[in-house]
Order: sequence, then structure tokens, then C-alpha cells
Amino acid sequence: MDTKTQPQRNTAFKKEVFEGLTASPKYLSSKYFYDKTGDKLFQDIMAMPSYYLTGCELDIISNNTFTIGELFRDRENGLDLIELGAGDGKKTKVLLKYMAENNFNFVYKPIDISENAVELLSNNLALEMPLLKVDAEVGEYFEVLERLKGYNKRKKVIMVLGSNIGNLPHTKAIDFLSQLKDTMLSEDLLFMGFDQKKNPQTVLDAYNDETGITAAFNKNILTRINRELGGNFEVEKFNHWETYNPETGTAKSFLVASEAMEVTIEQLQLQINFEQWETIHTEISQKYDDKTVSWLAEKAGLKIETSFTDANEYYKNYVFRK
Ligand code: AVI
Repeated sequence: MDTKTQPQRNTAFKKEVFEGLTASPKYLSSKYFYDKTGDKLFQDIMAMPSYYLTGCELDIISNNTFTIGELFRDRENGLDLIELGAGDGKKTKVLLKYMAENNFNFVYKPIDISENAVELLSNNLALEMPLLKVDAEVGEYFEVLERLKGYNKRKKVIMVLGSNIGNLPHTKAIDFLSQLKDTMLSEDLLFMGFDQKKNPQTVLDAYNDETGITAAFNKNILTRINRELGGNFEVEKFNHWETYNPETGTAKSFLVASEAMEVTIEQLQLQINFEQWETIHTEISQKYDDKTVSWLAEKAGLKIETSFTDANEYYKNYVFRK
């Protein structure tokens, strides 16, 4: 596991927090949700029935394991299975088990921005599937893309599950997809999950649970700034607020200051003023339809080979080729 980049990551965190909190309107990047507490809260989110995404994708993979697995297979040279944003690997394990039990020659390379998630997953796989060849790495998507170009000695399958792409605006999503394409050779595949547009209430409910888990997840970014950068945010004075625009398919998360306040972040030598009801935009969770995914693919120079969906068509996994 690569821990050498840790100081750089902290520098990037500082820089982005400074930029976001001195901007107008204020914003923070959702990629910083994922520390130890954030990982645990995200696990809790994935277990909530209202957060339908995880269950849908698990159904899709479980109901199509043979077809998906055989699409991945290369009988001659085997393959490298690279997963960006692997998290707890729960859904991937269904495929890993199929592949391990059906004589696939492969290495599984999970990559995640959370050091904690990568460590947990590696330990868990060593226990559950001791014969599996695992080569885990900590890193941000854009950071590891360059290194993926080194994986071109045999077929590579890149997986991005969980509608993780939805946390990027379209411009960045196109950039991400085209950088993925640049790492691919003609036999390589990209297997990616996209949450679909649906009843707006269903989307809102997924990001606005009554138990307050999503609120705690959203607010954790402030706790993290307090701990890692010497901030003094009074976290309980911020409210979680979710919006969904059914026209664009964009769900947005905000933190809203319930009163005027002054916040200091020591390591940034920064003092920030909040007006009452001022917002910090923290996350987008984009929802898609076939037309939008085709448009993204075309812009990025990728072709859709096939797709898989669940019974309600809430969610889709697309297979792309260069
Ligand atoms: C990781 N990502 C795709 C999740 C999402 O649905 O946008 C993160 C999340 N945010 C709130 N709930 C879950």
C-alpha cells in the first residue's frame, strides 16, 4: 500500500479547503468526506433501505454474474481487474468469487482515496479469499490514472461502481472518462455504475434520511477540518440540506449555517465569516439516463457495448470499450 503520498494529500486538502471557503458561494469537495468516521457513516448509508443504489447494483451483479464475468474473461493471458473507489468491495466480491471459482487467471487491484477503506478491504480479502492475488493502492482517481497506463501487458478491466462518477459534474466526468479511455487498449473494458433518473421523491429520500445518517456524513467534513487543520467549526450549528433538480438530474448537498458566526482555521491562518443561512455546497450526486450516458461516452471517445439494469430500472451498469 502506498502511504508516501500522505503529506501531499494533506497539502491538497489544505489548498482545496482554503479555496472553497474563501469563494463565494462557499464550497467543499465531497472527496474529503472519507476519513475513518466518514467511511463508517458511508457504510451505514449503504445499509439504509432508502439508499437504494447499493441494493440495486448488488442485484444487477448477482443476477448477471455469469454474463459479466465471462465478458471480463481472457482465456489466453488472463486479466488485471482494477477497481477505482473500491470501498468495502461488497458488490465486487460477488464477481471475485465467481472468477476465483471458475479458473480465471487474474489480479484484483482495488484503489481508493481512503487509506482506512483500502486497509480494511485488504485484510478482509486476505481472510475471506486467501488465494486471491490482491494488489491494493491508496490514491485519488486522477492521480492513479497515469499509473494505469503501465497495466498494458494483458487485458485490463476497469471498474467504477456505486455511481461514484455521479460525484463529478459533467465536464469533469467527461475528463475522467476520456483519461480512462487513454489508459485503455482495444481489448480492455470499462464497467461503470450510473444511478438513473427516477421519481424525484425517491432520490430526495435517498439523501435525506430521517435518522440523520446522511446529515452526519455531510457534517463530518467540518469535523475533519477541525481535527486535521485546527478549525473551530461548531458543527451542530450547520444543517444538512438536500435538493434535487429532476430536469438536470442533479442532487446537491449543502451545509447551511443556522446563525451568523466566525470560524477560525489555524493551519490555514484563516478566519471565515458566515451570515445566517449562508451555505457551503458539499456534494453533487448526478442521476443519468441512456441519452446522457451516450453523450458522455461519445464526448470521451468511448463506445457502449452493453448495459445491465435492475427490475425497477433505478440503476444501470454500462460496459464501455475504446
Ligand atoms: C459515493 N457516492 C456515489 C455517494 C452518492 O450517492 O453520491 C455518496 C453519498 N452521499 C450521500 N449519500 C451517499
